[in-house]
Amino acid sequence: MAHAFTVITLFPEFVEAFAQVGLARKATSLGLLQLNTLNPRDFTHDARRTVDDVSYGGGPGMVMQVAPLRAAIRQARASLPEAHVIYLSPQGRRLVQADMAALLQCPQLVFVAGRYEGIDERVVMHDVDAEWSIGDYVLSGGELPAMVLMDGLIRLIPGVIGAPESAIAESFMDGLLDFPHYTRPEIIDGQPVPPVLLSGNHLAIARWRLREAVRRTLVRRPDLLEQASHPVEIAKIIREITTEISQKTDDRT
Ligand code: 4FL
Repeated sequence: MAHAFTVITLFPEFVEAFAQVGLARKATSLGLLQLNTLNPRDFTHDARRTVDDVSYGGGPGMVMQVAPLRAAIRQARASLPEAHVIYLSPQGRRLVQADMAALLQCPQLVFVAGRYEGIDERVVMHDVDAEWSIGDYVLSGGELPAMVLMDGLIRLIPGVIGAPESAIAESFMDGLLDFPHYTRPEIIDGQPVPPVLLSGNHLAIARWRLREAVRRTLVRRPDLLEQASHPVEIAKIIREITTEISQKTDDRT
């Protein structure tokens, strides 16, 4: 079943550029995704096509008005009756990889990208289904966060990326950082490729990659390992590498 994304944005050309490159282009060309934009400015009625106004309570910065945004969301919902409407903002829930797979279960998604100081809270409360953040930083608008989220989703749509040779080996790596990658030449500036990768021994290669993924995760992002429970195979590698690392530390003390 095809996926449909609509982005509500004051800068549709920004999002349309994204739709024309890489996997987004591939997904739309293959008919696996329909990607559209709606501009709240096209839902205004005054000569100036106003979409923003001053903030109640005062202070600098403008707020996106209810009416044009609500009319745009209403049209998006009319075209995509099953849509889940997502507002991107730093106040939203922090997005992680597992959320992407869950969000993709809904084939119709609408992304609301705010500009200025944000959107009127009554739109957040009454017109939006969920509020997501891509990280704890403030950008100049929600377009890049919407594109970050769409990019993460598009590569999960079946048929967009070629299926991995071993889905089982791949699934073991879930929740781990990636292993190191190498390509030709075999030696460059005296730096060789790890010999196991040239061995042709696919089982040895799979084991080495899993071990290196666990090693990197332990060193760089131990918080990722503390989270979920791990299959016994991974738990064993974690214990082995933890011991290996603590022994190295002991050697230096
Ligand atoms: C949205 C930042 C989601 C991080 C400004 C407007 C933002 C954002 N995640 N910054 N929207």
